[in-house]
Amino acid sequence: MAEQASREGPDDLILLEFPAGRRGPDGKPIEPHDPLPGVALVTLNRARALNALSFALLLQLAEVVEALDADPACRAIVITGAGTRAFAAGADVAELAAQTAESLAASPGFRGWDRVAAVATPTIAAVRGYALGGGAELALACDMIVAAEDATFGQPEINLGVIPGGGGTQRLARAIGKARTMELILTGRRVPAPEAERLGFVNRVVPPGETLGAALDLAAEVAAQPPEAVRAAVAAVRAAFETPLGEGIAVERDLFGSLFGTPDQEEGMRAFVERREPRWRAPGASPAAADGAS
Ligand code: CO8
Repeated sequence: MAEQASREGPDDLILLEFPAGRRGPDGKPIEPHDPLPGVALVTLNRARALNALSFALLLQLAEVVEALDADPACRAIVITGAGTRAFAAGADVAELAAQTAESLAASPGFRGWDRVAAVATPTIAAVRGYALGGGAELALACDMIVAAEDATFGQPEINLGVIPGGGGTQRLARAIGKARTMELILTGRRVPAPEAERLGFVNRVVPPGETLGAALDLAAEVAAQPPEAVRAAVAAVRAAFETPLGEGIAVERDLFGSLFGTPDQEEGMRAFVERREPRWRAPGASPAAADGAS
Protein backbone atom coordinates (compact mmCIF):
# COMPACT_ATOMS: atom_id res chain seq x y z
CA MET A 1 0.00 0.00 0.00
CA ALA A 2 3.06 2.26 -0.09
CA GLU A 3 2.13 3.71 -3.49
CA GLN A 4 -0.62 6.25 -3.69
CA ALA A 5 -3.88 4.35 -3.54
CA SER A 6 -7.34 5.69 -4.03
CA ARG A 7 -10.70 4.02 -4.51
CA GLU A 8 -13.45 6.20 -5.74
CA GLY A 9 -16.19 3.95 -7.03
CA PRO A 10 -19.58 5.33 -6.01
CA ASP A 11 -20.57 2.00 -4.42
CA ASP A 12 -17.53 1.69 -2.17
CA LEU A 13 -18.49 2.01 1.45
CA ILE A 14 -14.97 3.14 2.31
CA LEU A 15 -12.75 5.41 0.23
CA LEU A 16 -9.01 5.39 0.74
CA GLU A 17 -6.52 8.08 -0.26
CA PHE A 18 -2.94 7.22 0.59
CA PRO A 19 -0.90 9.27 0.77
CA ALA A 20 -3.58 11.86 1.31
CA GLY A 21 -3.25 15.16 -0.52
CA ARG A 22 -3.10 18.49 1.25
CA ARG A 23 -6.42 20.38 1.30
CA GLY A 24 -7.17 23.98 0.48
CA PRO A 25 -9.29 26.23 2.73
CA ASP A 26 -12.45 24.79 1.12
CA GLY A 27 -11.47 21.22 2.06
CA LYS A 28 -10.88 20.29 -1.57
CA PRO A 29 -7.54 18.71 -2.62
CA ILE A 30 -4.94 21.19 -3.77
CA GLU A 31 -4.06 20.86 -7.46
CA PRO A 32 -1.61 19.49 -8.43
CA HIS A 33 -1.74 16.71 -5.80
CA ASP A 34 0.42 17.70 -2.84
CA PRO A 35 0.94 14.44 -0.93
CA LEU A 36 1.28 14.42 2.83
CA PRO A 37 3.92 11.72 3.42
CA GLY A 38 2.75 8.93 5.67
CA VAL A 39 -0.82 10.23 6.02
CA ALA A 40 -3.81 8.13 4.99
CA LEU A 41 -7.34 9.44 4.58
CA VAL A 42 -10.19 6.98 5.11
CA THR A 43 -13.69 8.19 4.23
CA LEU A 44 -16.98 6.63 5.33
CA ASN A 45 -18.90 6.75 2.08
CA ARG A 46 -22.66 6.51 2.68
CA ALA A 47 -23.52 10.19 2.55
CA ARG A 48 -27.14 9.49 1.52
CA ALA A 49 -27.69 7.67 4.83
CA LEU A 50 -25.58 10.20 6.75
CA ASN A 51 -22.75 7.63 6.71
CA ALA A 52 -24.71 5.26 8.95
CA LEU A 53 -22.46 2.41 10.00
CA SER A 54 -23.82 -0.77 8.48
CA PHE A 55 -22.10 -4.01 9.39
CA ALA A 56 -20.61 -4.16 5.88
CA LEU A 57 -19.21 -0.65 6.27
CA LEU A 58 -17.78 -1.41 9.71
CA LEU A 59 -16.12 -4.53 8.41
CA GLN A 60 -14.56 -2.73 5.43
CA LEU A 61 -13.46 0.10 7.69
CA ALA A 62 -11.71 -2.28 10.07
CA GLU A 63 -10.03 -4.10 7.18
CA VAL A 64 -8.79 -0.90 5.52
CA VAL A 65 -7.50 0.58 8.78
CA GLU A 66 -5.75 -2.66 9.77
CA ALA A 67 -4.10 -2.90 6.32
CA LEU A 68 -2.82 0.66 6.72
CA ASP A 69 -1.58 -0.19 10.20
CA ALA A 70 0.46 -3.08 8.78
CA ASP A 71 2.08 -0.77 6.22
CA PRO A 72 5.26 0.88 7.59
CA ALA A 73 4.73 3.73 5.13
CA CYS A 74 1.59 4.76 7.00
CA ARG A 75 2.28 6.94 10.04
CA ALA A 76 -1.13 8.52 10.77
CA ILE A 77 -4.71 7.83 9.73
CA VAL A 78 -7.49 10.39 9.36
CA ILE A 79 -11.06 9.07 9.36
CA THR A 80 -13.86 11.27 8.06
CA GLY A 81 -17.36 11.08 6.64
CA ALA A 82 -18.38 11.80 3.05
CA GLY A 83 -20.39 14.96 2.46
CA THR A 84 -20.95 17.84 4.79
CA ARG A 85 -23.91 16.68 6.90
CA ALA A 86 -22.43 13.90 8.98
CA PHE A 87 -19.35 12.13 10.18
CA ALA A 88 -21.70 9.21 10.91
CA ALA A 89 -25.27 9.30 12.30
CA GLY A 90 -24.77 6.04 14.15
CA ALA A 91 -25.10 2.36 13.49
CA ASP A 92 -27.55 1.59 10.71
CA VAL A 93 -30.82 1.58 12.63
CA ALA A 94 -32.76 -0.28 9.93
CA GLU A 95 -30.18 -3.06 10.05
CA LEU A 96 -29.99 -3.00 13.85
CA ALA A 97 -33.76 -3.28 14.23
CA ALA A 98 -33.66 -6.75 12.67
CA GLN A 99 -30.99 -8.10 15.06
CA THR A 100 -31.19 -10.43 18.02
CA ALA A 101 -28.75 -10.72 20.91
CA GLU A 102 -27.35 -13.85 19.25
CA SER A 103 -26.98 -12.36 15.77
CA LEU A 104 -25.22 -9.31 17.24
CA ALA A 105 -22.79 -11.48 19.19
CA ALA A 106 -21.99 -13.45 16.04
CA SER A 107 -21.56 -10.40 13.79
CA PRO A 108 -17.96 -9.49 12.91
CA GLY A 109 -19.11 -5.93 12.17
CA PHE A 110 -19.90 -5.43 15.84
CA ARG A 111 -16.17 -5.46 16.59
CA GLY A 112 -15.47 -2.62 14.12
CA TRP A 113 -15.00 0.01 16.81
CA ASP A 114 -12.56 -2.10 18.80
CA ARG A 115 -10.58 -3.02 15.71
CA VAL A 116 -10.18 0.65 14.80
CA ALA A 117 -9.24 1.50 18.39
CA ALA A 118 -6.65 -1.28 18.46
CA VAL A 119 -4.41 -0.20 15.57
CA ALA A 120 -0.96 0.96 16.64
CA THR A 121 -0.96 3.88 14.18
CA PRO A 122 -2.33 7.17 15.58
CA THR A 123 -5.84 7.95 14.33
CA ILE A 124 -7.64 11.27 14.01
CA ALA A 125 -11.35 11.76 13.39
CA ALA A 126 -12.30 14.75 11.23
CA VAL A 127 -15.92 15.45 12.18
CA ARG A 128 -18.43 17.59 10.32
CA GLY A 129 -22.12 17.53 11.15
CA TYR A 130 -23.62 14.66 13.10
CA ALA A 131 -21.49 12.22 15.08
CA LEU A 132 -24.23 10.30 16.84
CA GLY A 133 -24.44 6.93 18.54
CA GLY A 134 -21.96 4.60 16.85
CA GLY A 135 -20.64 7.61 14.92
CA ALA A 136 -19.68 9.40 18.13
CA GLU A 137 -18.24 6.12 19.40
CA LEU A 138 -16.13 5.78 16.27
CA ALA A 139 -14.78 9.31 16.76
CA LEU A 140 -14.05 8.44 20.41
CA ALA A 141 -12.27 5.26 19.30
CA CYS A 142 -9.81 7.50 17.46
CA ASP A 143 -6.89 9.08 19.31
CA MET A 144 -7.84 12.67 18.51
CA ILE A 145 -10.85 14.55 17.18
CA VAL A 146 -10.83 17.66 15.01
CA ALA A 147 -14.39 19.01 14.83
CA ALA A 148 -16.14 21.56 12.66
CA GLU A 149 -18.05 24.41 14.26
CA ASP A 150 -21.18 22.69 12.90
CA ALA A 151 -20.35 19.28 14.42
CA THR A 152 -22.75 17.73 16.94
CA PHE A 153 -21.97 14.77 19.16
CA GLY A 154 -24.43 12.61 21.02
CA GLN A 155 -25.43 9.20 22.30
CA PRO A 156 -29.12 9.05 21.40
CA GLU A 157 -29.45 5.26 21.85
CA ILE A 158 -31.66 5.75 24.92
CA ASN A 159 -34.31 7.14 22.55
CA LEU A 160 -34.22 3.82 20.68
CA GLY A 161 -34.66 1.79 23.85
CA VAL A 162 -31.04 0.64 23.95
CA ILE A 163 -27.66 1.91 25.14
CA PRO A 164 -24.37 2.66 23.35
CA GLY A 165 -22.82 -0.58 22.10
CA GLY A 166 -19.68 0.61 20.32
CA GLY A 167 -17.73 1.48 23.47
CA GLY A 168 -19.44 4.79 24.27
CA THR A 169 -20.26 4.12 27.92
CA GLN A 170 -16.62 3.29 28.58
CA ARG A 171 -14.68 5.65 26.34
CA LEU A 172 -16.83 8.69 27.07
CA ALA A 173 -16.69 8.03 30.83
CA ARG A 174 -12.92 7.81 30.68
CA ALA A 175 -12.72 10.95 28.55
CA ILE A 176 -15.09 13.26 30.45
CA GLY A 177 -15.97 11.51 33.71
CA LYS A 178 -18.95 9.66 35.15
CA ALA A 179 -21.42 12.47 35.89
CA ARG A 180 -21.21 14.11 32.47
CA THR A 181 -21.32 10.77 30.70
CA MET A 182 -24.37 9.70 32.69
CA GLU A 183 -26.16 12.90 31.73
CA LEU A 184 -25.39 12.59 28.03
CA ILE A 185 -26.24 8.90 27.81
CA LEU A 186 -29.36 9.05 30.00
CA THR A 187 -30.83 12.07 28.22
CA GLY A 188 -29.51 11.50 24.70
CA ARG A 189 -28.77 15.25 24.57
CA ARG A 190 -26.69 16.42 21.65
CA VAL A 191 -23.48 18.30 22.38
CA PRO A 192 -22.36 21.04 19.97
CA ALA A 193 -18.65 21.05 19.04
CA PRO A 194 -17.64 24.02 21.24
CA GLU A 195 -19.14 22.25 24.29
CA ALA A 196 -17.43 19.00 23.27
CA GLU A 197 -14.15 20.91 23.21
CA ARG A 198 -14.83 22.36 26.66
CA LEU A 199 -15.69 18.91 27.98
CA GLY A 200 -12.33 17.75 26.69
CA PHE A 201 -13.06 15.04 24.17
CA VAL A 202 -12.46 17.20 21.10
CA ASN A 203 -8.98 18.56 20.37
CA ARG A 204 -9.99 21.63 18.41
CA VAL A 205 -12.92 23.26 16.67
CA VAL A 206 -12.40 24.88 13.28
CA PRO A 207 -14.57 26.46 10.56
CA PRO A 208 -16.44 23.70 8.70
CA GLY A 209 -14.55 23.99 5.40
CA GLU A 210 -11.22 23.74 7.18
CA THR A 211 -11.99 20.60 9.18
CA LEU A 212 -10.47 18.00 6.91
CA GLY A 213 -7.46 20.19 6.10
CA ALA A 214 -6.83 20.80 9.80
CA ALA A 215 -7.07 17.08 10.60
CA LEU A 216 -4.74 16.19 7.74
CA ASP A 217 -2.25 18.87 8.80
CA LEU A 218 -2.29 17.50 12.36
CA ALA A 219 -1.79 14.00 10.98
CA ALA A 220 1.12 15.23 8.84
CA GLU A 221 2.73 16.79 11.91
CA VAL A 222 2.45 13.48 13.76
CA ALA A 223 3.61 11.50 10.70
CA ALA A 224 6.80 13.57 10.57
CA GLN A 225 7.78 12.53 14.12
CA PRO A 226 10.04 9.56 14.92
CA PRO A 227 7.90 6.51 14.12
CA GLU A 228 8.89 4.14 16.92
CA ALA A 229 8.51 6.87 19.52
CA VAL A 230 5.09 7.78 18.12
CA ARG A 231 3.82 4.22 18.38
CA ALA A 232 5.23 3.88 21.89
CA ALA A 233 3.60 7.15 22.94
CA VAL A 234 0.26 6.07 21.50
CA ALA A 235 0.44 2.73 23.32
CA ALA A 236 1.45 4.38 26.60
CA VAL A 237 -1.30 7.03 26.56
CA ARG A 238 -3.91 4.45 25.59
CA ALA A 239 -2.81 2.33 28.56
CA ALA A 240 -4.04 5.17 30.78
CA PHE A 241 -7.56 4.30 29.62
CA GLU A 242 -7.24 0.58 30.16
CA THR A 243 -5.15 -0.04 33.27
CA PRO A 244 -4.86 1.06 36.90
CA LEU A 245 -2.26 3.81 37.47
CA GLY A 246 0.53 1.55 38.72
CA GLU A 247 0.13 -0.81 35.80
CA GLY A 248 0.01 2.10 33.34
CA ILE A 249 3.23 3.52 34.75
CA ALA A 250 4.86 0.11 34.37
CA VAL A 251 3.68 0.01 30.75
CA GLU A 252 5.13 3.49 30.18
CA ARG A 253 8.45 2.48 31.74
CA ASP A 254 8.70 -0.65 29.59
CA LEU A 255 7.91 1.29 26.43
CA PHE A 256 10.39 4.03 27.41
CA GLY A 257 13.12 1.44 27.87
CA SER A 258 12.20 -0.34 24.65
CA LEU A 259 13.03 2.78 22.66
CA PHE A 260 16.70 2.72 23.72
CA GLY A 261 18.82 1.36 20.93
CA THR A 262 16.23 2.20 18.29
CA PRO A 263 17.15 4.46 15.36
CA ASP A 264 14.74 7.08 16.76
CA GLN A 265 16.40 7.30 20.14
CA GLU A 266 19.93 7.16 18.75
CA GLU A 267 19.28 9.85 16.14
CA GLY A 268 17.23 12.04 18.49
CA MET A 269 19.84 12.14 21.23
CA ARG A 270 22.79 12.36 18.82
CA ALA A 271 21.16 15.34 17.09
CA PHE A 272 20.65 17.05 20.46
CA VAL A 273 24.32 16.56 21.40
CA GLU A 274 25.45 17.74 17.95
CA ARG A 275 23.11 20.78 18.20
CA ARG A 276 21.26 20.06 14.99
CA GLU A 277 17.74 19.10 13.96
CA PRO A 278 17.08 15.34 14.09
CA ARG A 279 16.59 13.61 10.76
CA TRP A 280 13.85 11.05 11.22
CA ARG A 281 13.23 8.18 8.88
CA ALA A 282 10.95 9.07 6.00
CA PRO A 283 7.69 7.10 5.85
CA GLY A 284 8.39 3.74 4.25
CA ALA A 285 12.16 3.84 4.87
CA SER A 286 13.65 0.84 6.65
CA PRO A 287 15.15 1.23 10.15
CA ALA A 288 18.60 0.79 8.60
CA ALA A 289 18.03 3.97 6.56
CA ALA A 290 18.18 6.02 9.75
CA ASP A 291 21.70 4.80 10.50
CA GLY A 292 22.96 6.84 7.60
CA ALA A 293 21.10 9.89 8.83
CA SER A 294 23.87 11.08 11.12
N1 CO8 B 1 -29.28 4.49 10.38
C1 CO8 B 1 -29.83 4.34 9.16
N2 CO8 B 1 -30.20 5.37 8.38
C2 CO8 B 1 -29.99 6.62 8.86
C3 CO8 B 1 -29.41 6.85 10.12
C4 CO8 B 1 -29.04 5.71 10.90
N3 CO8 B 1 -28.44 5.84 12.09
N4 CO8 B 1 -29.35 8.17 10.32
C5 CO8 B 1 -29.87 8.75 9.22
N5 CO8 B 1 -30.25 7.82 8.34
C6 CO8 B 1 -30.85 8.03 7.01
C7 CO8 B 1 -32.30 8.39 7.12
O1 CO8 B 1 -33.10 7.22 7.24
C8 CO8 B 1 -32.52 9.13 5.82
O2 CO8 B 1 -32.64 8.19 4.79
P1 CO8 B 1 -33.78 8.38 3.65
O3 CO8 B 1 -33.44 9.68 2.99
O4 CO8 B 1 -33.58 7.21 2.77
O5 CO8 B 1 -35.07 8.42 4.38
C9 CO8 B 1 -31.21 9.86 5.61
O6 CO8 B 1 -30.25 9.17 6.40
C10 CO8 B 1 -31.26 11.30 6.08
O7 CO8 B 1 -31.70 11.31 7.43
P2 CO8 B 1 -32.94 12.21 7.94
O8 CO8 B 1 -33.95 12.37 6.85
O9 CO8 B 1 -33.42 11.61 9.22
O10 CO8 B 1 -32.21 13.59 8.18
P3 CO8 B 1 -32.61 14.70 9.24
O11 CO8 B 1 -31.77 15.88 8.93
O12 CO8 B 1 -34.08 14.89 9.31
O13 CO8 B 1 -32.15 14.09 10.67
C11 CO8 B 1 -30.65 12.96 12.19
C12 CO8 B 1 -30.78 13.82 10.91
C13 CO8 B 1 -31.07 13.82 13.39
C14 CO8 B 1 -29.20 12.57 12.33
C15 CO8 B 1 -31.58 11.73 12.07
O14 CO8 B 1 -31.31 11.08 10.83
C16 CO8 B 1 -31.37 10.72 13.16
O15 CO8 B 1 -31.86 10.92 14.27
N6 CO8 B 1 -30.67 9.60 12.86
C17 CO8 B 1 -30.49 8.49 13.78
C18 CO8 B 1 -29.51 8.88 14.89
C19 CO8 B 1 -29.40 7.75 15.88
O16 CO8 B 1 -30.35 7.41 16.56
N7 CO8 B 1 -28.20 7.17 15.97
C20 CO8 B 1 -27.93 6.08 16.89
C21 CO8 B 1 -28.16 4.77 16.22
S1 CO8 B 1 -27.96 3.38 17.29
C22 CO8 B 1 -26.28 3.20 17.41
O17 CO8 B 1 -25.52 3.93 16.83
C23 CO8 B 1 -25.80 2.08 18.27
C24 CO8 B 1 -24.30 1.88 18.11
C25 CO8 B 1 -23.86 0.55 18.65
C26 CO8 B 1 -24.29 -0.58 17.79
C27 CO8 B 1 -23.58 -1.83 18.09
C28 CO8 B 1 -24.17 -3.00 17.27
C29 CO8 B 1 -23.45 -3.35 16.01
